[in-house]
Amino acid sequence: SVGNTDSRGGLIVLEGLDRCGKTSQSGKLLSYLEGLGHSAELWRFPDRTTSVGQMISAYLLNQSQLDDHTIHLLFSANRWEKRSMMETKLKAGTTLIVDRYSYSGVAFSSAKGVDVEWCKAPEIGLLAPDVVLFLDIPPEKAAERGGYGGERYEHLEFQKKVAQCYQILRDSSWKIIDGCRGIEEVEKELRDIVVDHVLACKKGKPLSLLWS
Ligand code: Z5A
Repeated sequence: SVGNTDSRGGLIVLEGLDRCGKTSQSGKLLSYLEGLGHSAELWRFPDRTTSVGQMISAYLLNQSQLDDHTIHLLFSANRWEKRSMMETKLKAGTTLIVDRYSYSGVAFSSAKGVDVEWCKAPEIGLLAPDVVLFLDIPPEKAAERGGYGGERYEHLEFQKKVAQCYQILRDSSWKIIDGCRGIEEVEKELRDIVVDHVLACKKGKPLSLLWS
């Protein structure tokens, strides 16, 4: 575990395919937690505001070409450059709701054929989430939602491969949420899970590290 974690915030990660509803739900969870009087922030990966993030963004927009391993390491570096701020915020009692994290890193790169263990290696030592909320939705159903954009991975065939890679990564600690239901119904299920984890962290649950 990582140092003194009395009364810390929770590290809440949302994962899933493109269009599964992560971004919509993250915003709703933030308002809900704040309404209950918790200190909370919304984070997302990739964080496109940093210089590494700008390289990632150019790649996703097909404005640059990069070797699959190179872009994988940039996504990982983008988490490492935020790691110390993440730890500081959590220890100060702020809950972080994070839209995509290391699991996206491994799922999307391994869907391109990069070895899973190789993909996990640079993530080792990042902070481990207190809970992973996986918004489960068939790729075909996701594709029907508010049009795919023109970004690199936004194609049905590739999303099907990503779905298989997420299946391999899942473990029993993940909360698998049926993301096919209406936005309000999904939100209702997420609220209780998140509050339970936030309270456990407040009571002193220690921070831990990936990859375990
Ligand atoms: N990537 C990677 O390769 N390696 C990494 O390490 C990381 C990421 C971190 C960019 O991510 C790409 O980077 C991403 C993975 C890869 N590529 N893909 N695919 P991003 O975060 O910038 O983009 P995204 O997460 O894929 O997309 P998104 O736009 O943020 O989608 P979303 O958050 O899942 O969905 P949403 O915006 O909440 O909702 C999408 C639409 O559906 C919208 O019109 C909503 O109103 C609607 N919606 C949402 N929920 C519902 C329900 N319940 N019913 C009906 N309609 C709904």
